Amino acid sequence: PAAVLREAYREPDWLVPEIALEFALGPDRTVVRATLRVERNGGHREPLRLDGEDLALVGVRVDGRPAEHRYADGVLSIPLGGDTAEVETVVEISPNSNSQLMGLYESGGILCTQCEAEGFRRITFFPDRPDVLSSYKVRMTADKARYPVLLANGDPVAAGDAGEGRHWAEWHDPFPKPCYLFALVAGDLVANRDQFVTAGGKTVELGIWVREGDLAKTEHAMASLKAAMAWDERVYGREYDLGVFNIVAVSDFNFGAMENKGLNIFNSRYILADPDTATDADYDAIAGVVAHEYFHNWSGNRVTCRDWFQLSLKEGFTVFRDQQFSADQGSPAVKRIEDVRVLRAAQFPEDAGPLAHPVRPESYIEISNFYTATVYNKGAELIRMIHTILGPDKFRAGSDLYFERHDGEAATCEDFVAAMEDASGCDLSQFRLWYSQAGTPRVRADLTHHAGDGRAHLELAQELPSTPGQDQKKPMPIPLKVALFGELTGEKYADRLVVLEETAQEIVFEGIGERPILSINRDFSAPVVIESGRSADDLAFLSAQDDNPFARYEAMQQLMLDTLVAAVAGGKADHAAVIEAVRRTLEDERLDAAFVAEAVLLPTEAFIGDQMLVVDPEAIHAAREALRTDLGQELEPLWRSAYASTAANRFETSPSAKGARRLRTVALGYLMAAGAEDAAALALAQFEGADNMTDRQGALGMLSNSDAAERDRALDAFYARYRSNALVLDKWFSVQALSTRDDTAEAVERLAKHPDFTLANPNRMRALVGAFAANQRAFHQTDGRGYRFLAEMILAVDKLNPQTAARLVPPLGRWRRFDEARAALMQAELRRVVETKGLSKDVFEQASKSLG
Ligand code: B3K
Ligand code: ZN
Repeated sequence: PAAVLREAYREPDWLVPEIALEFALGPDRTVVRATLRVERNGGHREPLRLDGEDLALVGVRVDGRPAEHRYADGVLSIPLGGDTAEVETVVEISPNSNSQLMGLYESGGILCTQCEAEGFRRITFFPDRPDVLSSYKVRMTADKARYPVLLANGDPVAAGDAGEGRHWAEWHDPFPKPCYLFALVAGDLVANRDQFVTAGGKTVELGIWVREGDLAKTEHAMASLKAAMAWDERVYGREYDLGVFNIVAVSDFNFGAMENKGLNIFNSRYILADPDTATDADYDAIAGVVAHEYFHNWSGNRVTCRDWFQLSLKEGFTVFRDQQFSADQGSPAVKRIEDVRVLRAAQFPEDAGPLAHPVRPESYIEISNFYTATVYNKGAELIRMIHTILGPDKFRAGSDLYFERHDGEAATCEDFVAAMEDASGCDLSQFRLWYSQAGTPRVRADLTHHAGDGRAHLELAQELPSTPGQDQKKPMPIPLKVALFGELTGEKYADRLVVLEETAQEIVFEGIGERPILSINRDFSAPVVIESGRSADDLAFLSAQDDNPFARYEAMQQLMLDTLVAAVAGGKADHAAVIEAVRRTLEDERLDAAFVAEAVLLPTEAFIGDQMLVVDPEAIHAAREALRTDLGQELEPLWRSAYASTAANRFETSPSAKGARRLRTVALGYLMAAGAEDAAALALAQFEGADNMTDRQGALGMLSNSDAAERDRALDAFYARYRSNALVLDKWFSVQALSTRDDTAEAVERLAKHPDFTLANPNRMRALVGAFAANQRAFHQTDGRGYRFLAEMILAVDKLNPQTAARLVPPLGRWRRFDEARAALMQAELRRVVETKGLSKDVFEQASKSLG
């Protein structure tokens, strides 16, 4: 398969200012009639070229007459004499045989669409590229009993009876949009209805559409939507622009949700929640995703992307916006900790491996493979750095200018940066390198102090590792929030933003009469790795005293990481400093429970592995468990009192109640690690007595790691209680796939044969197979059975759903980081995948690049 290059971008030959679509909907067969008003763009003589995939062509007419055309290799070519024409095509498609979940498909009896990035071509012939913007008129006809609700983008304009048990509805979307934002839904759905009055006084009709039995689980999503609408007005000055805003939840969906204009379609896991079935983390994720998709109405829809290389223009900016929103709704410090944890778990490894690519990629074979942590999460970090460098007011001026300048257009990342520059007067020319250079910068920071002249010298040096296709890198501007604390007095001597622009730079601080301790990259102001060589004492000091909560957390993490890496390397462990630091954190009454729970958690096995040249999963696991056991035993009374003091009364969703639940399960985990005699019984009691899913799943997770008799009892009870709820059953699969037990790989193989396991549902796939691949020790079992299992799953799923299959490939691509024996086994599986006949280009791209 051929690669598409960013440099090869050309304007479209033909524009389509208007399209009218008529759907005769049916599950086996849907007929789509599309009428396109086309206009020649520029002085060329090219035919009209329309993309199409898996379409049965019935007929083509131009200006009302049957027309000459050629359909080959996914392109319908129609020679046109004039500069404008009305082109009509009729095609047939089959929603219920569409297992890719791209285009028009069936999910649980509902007909729905997914078009981003290139799904619209599976519905009708069209120039399927984001820089062709059209206004849409849609008419749907369908069986009235089976599909009583018919929804599309924009506003409803008319509806009626079509006879023979069928009915019709028409929707018009006045805002020109690229076809990836097209959507329709037909189904037997009910709505949670509400209203939102915009700052400008317009009433918007809101609807969250679900299957009848799920209606009671839509309250949190609705509250989140209204909060997001108000927030975007307040913080970005962005008002909603249509009279209706609908959300539909479906069970089969390739990712989280989709921002179709006026008709968002969601994976039901990001809509449905009640205390009995959703954890606090699920509630937070729902609020974040509902807000994210809503925010796209401006950052993505009103201003869209010129081409798919600009994907981070909408995704990075919108992730940053949803992160800011969630931070404002709860605890900013805890939210920042969570966001950084995701970045480190998903994006840093990507940036350090064979699939590394810049935030604005240079080429792709299959664009679906580029909805990555780099484009989304590192993209959001780039926007955050601009925010930090400019400050909030100039940043807001920049975003206002960006929206004003490009409203109704398809823009580029360059347009965004230029608007930020023009509005602020700041020069961001060097900053643009962040968009084009892949890899995670490493910053070396050395602080020296001369007692004599009261000066401290901070020497900073940056290095950007080479990545596939990029050997030579230039230094980038790295905004680092830095503070200095006096070792003896605890006084804060400096607190400022340092922007490291050169390869190496020295910063001098004056008036420091005692040895200063360095606090750097506070708030994680730049997405880099800091190498500071700070001593255990200094890290312990910061973990107890830094006034920046993120820096405090970070110091503790670094202390834990240094301890664990030393233990893995030397086999000898000195746990004293960590135990002391954790003790002080647990005893600090000024800290809230949510923060404490984050701060006392050990880094994951995968993250410890990321620090090492050659990952030794067994040694890492052993070192981490040993530290957990020591922490559990040495601080047992504190864990017990944390556990007791957070004991639930009645369920509520306040931040403090959520924090208490978080700390409770963390404390339970340490009691289990300590081998406390009553720990399993405590866990079972928590499991059985819980009035909410957070406590229940928390306890189940702890039991799932253990050999206690209570384990099977809890797993069976959980299954029996929730077997008919797919979203909760996903948790049952995940909790077992994430188990730290020795027999996890075998258990996962067995679960893949469980009657409730299916390759057809992406949530279930991720719940079992995705979770297992993230379980470092189980997945990397030395006999290679984990690798074999994953390769088999990839190949099996690829036949149904290439996007979901391709997303399972990266864990095998980490082979360079493992010992020779494991690396050989992993490569062998990748080779087996690449050599399979009939492979999708999605999996081919990921697997061949992973082999390197
Ligand atoms: N824009 C969609 C993602 C589409 C993924 C296509 N493979 C959801 C989002 O980021 O908001
Ligand atoms: Zn998005």
